[in-house]
Amino acid sequence: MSRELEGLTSWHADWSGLRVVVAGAGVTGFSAADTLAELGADVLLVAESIDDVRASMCDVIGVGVLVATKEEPVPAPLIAFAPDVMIVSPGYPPRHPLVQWAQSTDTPLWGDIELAWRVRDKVARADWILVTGTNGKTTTTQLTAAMLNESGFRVAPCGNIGIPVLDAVRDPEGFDVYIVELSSFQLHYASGIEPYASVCLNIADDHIDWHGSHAAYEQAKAKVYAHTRVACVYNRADQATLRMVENAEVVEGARAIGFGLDSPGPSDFGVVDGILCDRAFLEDRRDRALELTTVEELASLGLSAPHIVADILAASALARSYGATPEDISRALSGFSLDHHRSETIASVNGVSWIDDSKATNPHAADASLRASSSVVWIVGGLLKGVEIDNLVARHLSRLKGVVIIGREKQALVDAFGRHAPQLPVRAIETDDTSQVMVLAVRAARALAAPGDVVLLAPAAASMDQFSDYAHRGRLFREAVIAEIGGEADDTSASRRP
Ligand code: UMA
Repeated sequence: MSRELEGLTSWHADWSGLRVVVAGAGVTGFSAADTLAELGADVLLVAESIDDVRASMCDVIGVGVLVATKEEPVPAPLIAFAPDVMIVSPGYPPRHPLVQWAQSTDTPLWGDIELAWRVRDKVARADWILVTGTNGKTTTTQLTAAMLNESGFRVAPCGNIGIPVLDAVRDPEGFDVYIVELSSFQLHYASGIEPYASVCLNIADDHIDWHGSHAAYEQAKAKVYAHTRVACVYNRADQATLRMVENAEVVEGARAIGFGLDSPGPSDFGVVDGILCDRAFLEDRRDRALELTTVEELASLGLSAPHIVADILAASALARSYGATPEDISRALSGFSLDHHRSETIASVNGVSWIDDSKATNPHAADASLRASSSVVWIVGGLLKGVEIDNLVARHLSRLKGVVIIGREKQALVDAFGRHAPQLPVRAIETDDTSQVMVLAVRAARALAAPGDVVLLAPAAASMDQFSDYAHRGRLFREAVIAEIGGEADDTSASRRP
């Protein structure tokens, strides 16, 4: 007889003896298992692999561990355990046998986000501000957090940014507000959240292999706006985000706030004559706008690339909805710098700039990156995740001087360049030795580049076929650039493109 779950909406509810399977032994799975063990639940962690440190920590906190194999993805002891609920890590796609088993046995499925929402009152009931989108999530999350920090709030950026929300919930000091970066995977498994404000920054093809279709991906992203209480922030340049807001069940009185690089209407954020303005959070917004900062000021901070300005406007909308002043926003921006591997200039050597945008893990991000330069040797490729690449290739032909293809899925790219630009020099890196991929790619790119060119690593693809993640890919690129051409560098200090 399975347990009643409806009453489990507080840290202080009776969780003891609840039988929970936690699927996944990464940061999410461990934070969920640790939380549930603390709450007195009976926890079984299952994963295809678990590292020794986490396995012995599970032993210490009394969490059982099961290793599932490809042959037996739903191990017999898990079935015998008969869980009341399963918490699934975001890496598990809906077609995974474990997820299918839960559905076929009517075992409720929660993500860690839903669990965190239920136990959010451990210390203090912080407000939640949600950030999703195909690109710009982490930058916007960090910007919003920095702005609200300047306003004196205790702020926790968390979620897909790398810190499980459950870790923020269990912080002994508590927070006023969480800025929760959510991936489409997390949104797929989340329900019941009532955010203070929310944004979907943009939407383009990504993670189609996980979701099964673009429609399913978009449906997951749209969940970000459900039950929003105060502000649904959307992108005026991306009608799909407005449609999501229009179709969302929000709390009565919640406002739709648009952001974009053009002139803002009332209830919008935008840019007029190089000035970033708020026309949403002021009384006389029909006639006036508040100045937040200028594009010139942002250029001096290396933050004026159009996609970054858009992120700044979205973050400003979220922060203003929560009470940040224009002065708080301007102060936050002057102390802000982008994370590594986001359009980061590694070196400028003999007139050639070497730029690491390893974070461009899908065509939409690579598109924004390519637009910033007029003459490019493009290092591209990796795991394409079922996403179509042809349009991106066709759109940027005029700025390409040459192409270096990395990654295991080379054929789709070789074919696309063959179709659209048979004359363009294209070099494919054939090694599978991770330590050599970037060394060979940098050598090939150097042979193609001339003064005035940019060599741009913007792979438009995930990295896990050859690297552990995008940061590893970017680090090896940086090391290869410095090793191969470092001696001649005019300036090897890292900086960001304007
Ligand atoms: N596992 C399986 N089988 C599967 C999938 C996973 O056994 O089919 C197990 C693995 O063996 C491993 C564990 O699950 O033990 C890993 O779980 P996970 O893949 O869900 O990863 P976590 O370590 O829990 O990290 C996740 C997010 N990862 C993914 O969504 C893939 C992290 O986002 C996030 O920071 C973290 O939760 C905290 O919220 C990373 C990411 O790449 C940065 N996100 C994608 C993106 O941004 O594009 C969505």
